[in-house]
This record gives sequence, structure tokens and C-alpha cells, in this order.
Amino acid sequence: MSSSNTSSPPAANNLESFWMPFSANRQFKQKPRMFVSAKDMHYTTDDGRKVMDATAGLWCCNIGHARPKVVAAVSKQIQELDYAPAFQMGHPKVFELASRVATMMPGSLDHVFFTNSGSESVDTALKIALAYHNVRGQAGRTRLIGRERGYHGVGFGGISVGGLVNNRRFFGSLLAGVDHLPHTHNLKENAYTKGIPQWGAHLADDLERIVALHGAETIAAVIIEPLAGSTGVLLPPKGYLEKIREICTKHGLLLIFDEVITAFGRVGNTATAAEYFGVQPDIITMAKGLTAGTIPMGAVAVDKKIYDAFMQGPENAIELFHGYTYSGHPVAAAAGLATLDTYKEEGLFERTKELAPYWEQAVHSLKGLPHVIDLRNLGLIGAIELEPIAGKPTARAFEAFLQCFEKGLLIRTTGDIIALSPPLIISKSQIDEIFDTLGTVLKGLA
Ligand code: PXG
Repeated sequence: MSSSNTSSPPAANNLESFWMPFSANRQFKQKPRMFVSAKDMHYTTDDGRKVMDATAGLWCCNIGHARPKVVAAVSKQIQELDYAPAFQMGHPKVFELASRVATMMPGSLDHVFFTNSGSESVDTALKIALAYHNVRGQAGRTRLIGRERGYHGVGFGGISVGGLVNNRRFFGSLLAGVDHLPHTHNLKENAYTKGIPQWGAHLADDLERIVALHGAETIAAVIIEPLAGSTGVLLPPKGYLEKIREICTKHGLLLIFDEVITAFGRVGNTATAAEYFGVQPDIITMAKGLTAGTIPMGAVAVDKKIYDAFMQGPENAIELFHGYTYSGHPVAAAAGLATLDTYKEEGLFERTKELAPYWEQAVHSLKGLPHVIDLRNLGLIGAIELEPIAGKPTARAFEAFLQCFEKGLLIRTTGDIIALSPPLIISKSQIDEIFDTLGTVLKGLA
């Protein structure tokens, strides 16, 4: 007899049944933190407190919360067309969204494949890269290259090319044939840099070493975040991305920029970090800001040469054996279009650029506070790195997170790094409020 027959049924409305993602479940359930509503820059908790969102949810709510255009578009769409089959059928909004996204991409990245998350975008991009070489008669190009400390979501592809040990160590042998470049974070050389650091372009040369080790003809693609967000805001050293591009071109490797965090105005007055840094990848992965977190959606933009390589053979043949039930979901597409309208109508990418100097000054105003060992920033992204408590990594930053939450401020921590990425609608006085609260909390931390 199974134990479920003898144990009492789960009580309705308790917190037990939900297995929370990337969370300390037991700690949380003893003292839960719940949001029940959100508007513009603020969440409201279940006990009626307002909490300022200094993280845009999880780097996604770039236009702020419950914005009217998106709310209206989503409500209308679900009444008009709630779902259309994604394979061998279409609906107008997904074509419109693809064209709109394509016009925002740099260079000849002019075709867009839709997914439902960043993780799916990464797996899609890796599969397209492998299949691209395959359809061009270079099926031997199977190796993939990621980077230490990279975060590319939690699919098997993403954790294989990713470089975060806890996301990898529990999950078996992962994809075969993956190498990792060194990460670029170095406090000895680059602490307290404003914007991108000067030191570290030479770290890209490791790609030549990996190519020399395996042979270019065995390597399909390199995937990196142009600016690594999730792992604690690691900025690309000056000249680094250019070098990576150069080496990829020299050896025929596709370069994938994972822009799940950086796309849609996060770094400056451009839709992508690729355009901001002036470095052209072959593929860009996106999610988050595409629908500003309202409805799950991701996208992969590919260079014309990649799409064209698949459009060979008989016209009635399926060109790519890949896709999801919800690829280009009508409600997500409607949310995406309304989000892009909002960025445009409110000039939010320009706003990032305008606010960036003020934001930079605010981030660096924390210099000298207890435990702070680095401050870094770009666009509307900031990071505060704290000295870990000896023998208790992550504890100090997590305590800061808890205290900020009590004081009405939502921040994110990764390891002992506090990462900030507010909605792009933030005002200067709200920036002041964030750093006032953070300053107070940091001064009081053990
Ligand atoms: N690539 C990158 C660069 C990401 O940052 C993903 C892929 C995966 O996206 P999905 O939608 O599958 O989660 C991400 C996600 C944090 C945080 O606090 C960052 C992410 C997700 C959750 C939390 O830094 N990045």
C-alpha cells in the first residue's frame, strides 16, 4: 500500500505543496515573503507594505508593473484568440512581433524563432548552431564553448555551457564536448571601475588555445553573455568582445550572445548589448524584457546566412525539427507587441542612457561602507560586492536582502554580490531612495 493512502491529505492553502525554484524552501516556508500586487515601481506584500522593485522582478519587468498598454493587449488577446497551433499554422501577431524584433536587432540578424524562456532560447540557439553546420556539410562541428561563471539557464544545454558549479554538479555528465573560457572578473585589477574595465581583453586569447587543442573543424559555436548578469554583474573588459568575435570569424565558429538579461534597453540607448558594444554576434538569445515579464516568452534572433542555410531542399520539407507547443503564443505575442510599443512611446532605452550617469554616481556613493569590496555598473545595472563572512559564504548578502525587504526595498543577491536592475521607468528620487536604504542596511550589517 502506498504511503499516500495512509497519510492525511494535504491541507488546502498551506505552503507545503509548492516546491519553490532556486529557493531555500524550508527557511522560506517558516517565514514567507509574499507579494500580492504590483504597480509601476512597487510591489505590495500580503501585509499591505509597499516594496520598491530595484530588480525589475528577476531582471524582466523593464517597463515597470501592470502597465496599461500591456494589460489591455493581453486581456483583449485572450478573448479574441487564446491559442493557435504553433506548427504548420500561424496567427498575425507572431509574424508582426518577429518583424518588430528583427528591426531592433543589429546587422543582418533578421529572423526570429520564439520560445517561452531564456533557458529554451539558449537550447534553441545551441541546436540551431549545431544544425547549421550540419546542413552546410560540416557535421563534424559539434563542440560548444561556454565560459566559467556563465549563466545560460537550466536546460541541459544551458547548464553544460554554463559555468556555475552548483547548477552543474548534481546533474550527471551534461552535454559532451563542451569547453569553457575563463571568466573575466578580477578585483585585483578592476575593483571600483565605473563602466567597463580596462584590464582583461587578453583573456579572450584562451579561445585560440581551445581551438588549437581541438581543431576548428570540430567546434560549432561560442556562447557568452556580453555582460554576465546573474553571476554577479561581470562586465566585459575593453576590447574583449571584439577579440572573441575576431577569433570566431577566423575559425568559422558561430558567436552566440546570450542577451536574456541585457536585451531591451538594460545597458543603454540600444535594444541590445551587441549594438551597445558594437560587436556583431551571429545569434542573440532573448527573453525577460521581450514581454517585460508579463507573459513568458523568449526569442532567438539569427543571422540571415543561418536562416538561408536551412531554406534549401524541397519546399514541402520541414527545415528545422525543433519548436514548442507555445512558440509564439498569441497572448505572449500580444504582450510582446505592447511592451515594444511602451519602450518606444516612453523612450525607455533613451532613459537608460540619460539616467546611467546618475545611477553610476549613486552606485559608487557606497564606496567605503563596511564590507564593500567592489562597486560596478553599466546602464541601469549595478553590483555591490561584499566581503563574505568567513566560513559562511552568501550569508552577509542574504542578510542585506532580508533587511532591505523589511525596509521596503527588493534587491537580488548572488553569492555575496548584490545585483540591482530597476525597471527603466525609475526616477532619480527613487534611485536616491534605493541607495539611502542600502547605505543604512550596509552600515548596520554584522
Ligand atoms: N540566459 C541568461 C543570460 C539569463 O540571465 C537565462 C538564460 C535563463 O532564462 P529563464 O527564463 O529560463 O530563467 C537567464 C536567466 C538572477 C536571475 O537573479 C537571473 C536569471 C533568472 C533568474 C534569476 O540573477 N537569468
